[in-house]
Amino acid sequence: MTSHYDHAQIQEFWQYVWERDDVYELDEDAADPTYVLGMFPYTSGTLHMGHVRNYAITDAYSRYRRMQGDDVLHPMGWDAFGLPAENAAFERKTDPESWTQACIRRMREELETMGFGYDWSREITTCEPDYYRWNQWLFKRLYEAGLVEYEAAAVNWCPDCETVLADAQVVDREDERSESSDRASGDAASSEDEQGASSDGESGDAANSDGERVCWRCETPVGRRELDQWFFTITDYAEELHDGLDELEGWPDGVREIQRNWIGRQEGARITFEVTGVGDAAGSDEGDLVDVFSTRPETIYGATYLAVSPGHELARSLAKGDEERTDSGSADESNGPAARETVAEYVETVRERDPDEVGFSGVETDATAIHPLTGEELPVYVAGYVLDDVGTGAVMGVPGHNERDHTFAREHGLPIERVIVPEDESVETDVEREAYTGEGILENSGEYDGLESETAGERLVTAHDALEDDVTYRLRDWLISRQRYWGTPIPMVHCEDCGRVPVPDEDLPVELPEFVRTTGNPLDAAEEWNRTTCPECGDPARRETDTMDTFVDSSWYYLRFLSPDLADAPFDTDLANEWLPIDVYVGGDEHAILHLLYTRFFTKALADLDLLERREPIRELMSQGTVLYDGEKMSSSRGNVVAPEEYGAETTRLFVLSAAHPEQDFEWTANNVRGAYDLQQTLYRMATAFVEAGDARLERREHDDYVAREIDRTIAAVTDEYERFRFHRAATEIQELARLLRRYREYDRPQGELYRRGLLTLAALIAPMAPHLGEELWNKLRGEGLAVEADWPEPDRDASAYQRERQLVDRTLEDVRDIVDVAAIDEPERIELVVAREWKYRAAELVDEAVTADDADGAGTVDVDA
Ligand code: ANZ
Ligand code: ZN
Repeated sequence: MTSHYDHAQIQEFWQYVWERDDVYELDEDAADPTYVLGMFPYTSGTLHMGHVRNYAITDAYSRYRRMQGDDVLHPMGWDAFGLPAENAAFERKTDPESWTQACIRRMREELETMGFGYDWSREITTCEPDYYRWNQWLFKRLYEAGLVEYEAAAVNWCPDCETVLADAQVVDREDERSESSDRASGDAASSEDEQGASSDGESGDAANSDGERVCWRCETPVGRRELDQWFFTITDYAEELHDGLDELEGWPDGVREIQRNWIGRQEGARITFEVTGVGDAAGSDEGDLVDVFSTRPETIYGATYLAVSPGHELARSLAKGDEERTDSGSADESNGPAARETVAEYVETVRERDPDEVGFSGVETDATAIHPLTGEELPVYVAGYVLDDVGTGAVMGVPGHNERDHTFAREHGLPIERVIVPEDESVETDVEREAYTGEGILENSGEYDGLESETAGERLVTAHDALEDDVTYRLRDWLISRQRYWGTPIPMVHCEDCGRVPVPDEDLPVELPEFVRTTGNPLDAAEEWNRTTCPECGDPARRETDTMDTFVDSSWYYLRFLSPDLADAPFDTDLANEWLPIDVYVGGDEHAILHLLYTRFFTKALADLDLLERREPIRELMSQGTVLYDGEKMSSSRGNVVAPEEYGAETTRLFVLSAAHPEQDFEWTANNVRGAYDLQQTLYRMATAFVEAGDARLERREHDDYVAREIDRTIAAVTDEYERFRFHRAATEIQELARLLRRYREYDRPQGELYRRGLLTLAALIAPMAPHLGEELWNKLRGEGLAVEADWPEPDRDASAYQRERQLVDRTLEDVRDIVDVAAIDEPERIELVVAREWKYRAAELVDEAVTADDADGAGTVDVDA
């Protein structure tokens, strides 16, 4: 009989048993199972160490909860739509469906090899019509609720391929082509934001670059283009999304802060300006009213111009075409022909360009704004730095106190006025040179002179009708349109007479047509699919060819896991009300913004549709840290990947859990992996030796009491660590107990119940992290039952007092160690050895002495020399 732990064989055997006994399948009648979820993987083709870490965490925790007696919902599925599949299909002459299904087969096998305990009966795949029909159904419900809009928005456009490009498909000429394929290989646990695939520019950085931006396929320089696209009006929920963060106590502060910043709540005032000279209201001398939003209303006396975004209604009126110009009678009042043309031209060019290139360009118009307090006439500009969808899309320009306005004013020769001076008079400010953006005392502000800026702001708002308290959010609406094939078709029809008409529910799903390799969007090329009839009037009509952002899929997948086969609704409302929220959600922090925000938005919208009671989906959130290799993130693009199977499932799992707290980064080192391997071998050998030694002898041993207490203490400590996801500390505790039991065996030669209990305790405690080993030990020592279904061990006595003593001992021993180390600096190894072998026993003695000597407060000082 061998006492070597044969990984491959043992893993395969227990995986077979688990599957045979359906141990991970959740009982449908469970009242309120603990819902443990890892962000489902994007189907990139292979599992990487980030996935393994992610899923090792949820697996260990769900196994722990199961042993604690909970019903556990621990499902798995596939985030299967998205650009990389389309790219792969294009490059490999296959189709996205086959490629994705092949990826899924491979990744599922890898997950199974790792021994993760999923309820596979609940597996979901977002690219299957069974799933995406509910994306369409939910789209329709949001549409009916007024949460869907159809509007023009700028996208990246390749003039040669005649297609829209996602940010990830736009390459910097300077960079290697490999960059785009790296992104496409998918390093995120879910969705595509790491690939920068959303073309809405929200995920941002992919578009920012210094080199020329070219198409990834044909290397033609990429332009901007305006297209009508679909949006979810997530901004309707800005306030709730923002305020709700305060109550998410189970979320890391970091993530909540990132979300807060993303939503960008800003307090300020809405200020109304009258604008004359727009000239479309012929004969009327009533000006137009333009609202601006400002966070600093107290600077209003420093406003020297008004600027609107190129998309602003006013810009549009000012750019109106020839016919209207000749029709409008009062030539001197309205925008003159020259200005009209410049505005029209400017608006056109700006809209085609990248926001980075627009900079502080702008054009003066013939319109005039009336300062609401001084009555002064201010010039009106159309300026690219004023953003369409921030605030009201218009600003009062205060160059003396706002940096952007300052730059703009300098570039366009506009006056700069100082209306605030720092309270500390020794601080020099020269607003001609640089805007002063701090607080201070007002000047050049009429009756408000001398007031402190915050007070002045409040008074101004109260005193004048033109100013009103207001809050805005930086959050934009969610652009869900993708002009690509591999996603959920948006269930709308365009009819010449009826306009945009939703596809009736009974015609869902609108299934994807067959994939064709083409330069543009394959859905445009699918002529037959494209031609349909209008659901309203029955005339010929065309299908919408945009597909949905894959973040839609991942915004509600957690609900589908509850009732994955339900045929008449996306999820079972009653069940959802019973089983939610997700108790623990684990994933990478690249999802700290979009995925989590969208999930929260969906949940709230579903609640308002009466499909759910809960308004927040996730109770506890954990962002796992990064696995590093030689100080860098382990990733295929850096070529420093350790494949999960290289060291065997169990060693890899145990290592990633024991290396650090889940939220901390850690370094992959062969040496430390070896440690995880050795621990398994040790435990296995101990159990084998015990079983082989035969009958129990029952006489008492010298250290029985100490060992018994240590077993209890370890149970209490490990339980506590599992409760807080501190698997690394649990592993250390387990290791220490193993070491103690080994010495106990060396000195006392025990062969009785206590030793057996110690070994069984180890088997149970390690089972959540190393389940195959757990089963093997359990089986050797008990001969029946499964560790995965075993009860979590209980201490025989209250171990908390003992835990306190032990902490005291540890501290003392650290001191002893220091003293010894210093004293015997030339013989560190020998001393180290002596201390290591003796310290547990010495510790027991020290505690006994200390506790007897100082019983009153329990934790007296220990005399090290005793
Ligand atoms: C006047 C003013 C005076 C402003 C001042 C600030 C300081 P930040 O700067 O990030 O705090 N703003 C409003 N709408 C805008 C739009 N659509 N596009 C570009 N900028 C816009 O953001 C708040 C400020 O951003 C607002 O307050 C406004 O400029 C500008 F001494 O108004 B402020
Ligand atoms: Zn019609």
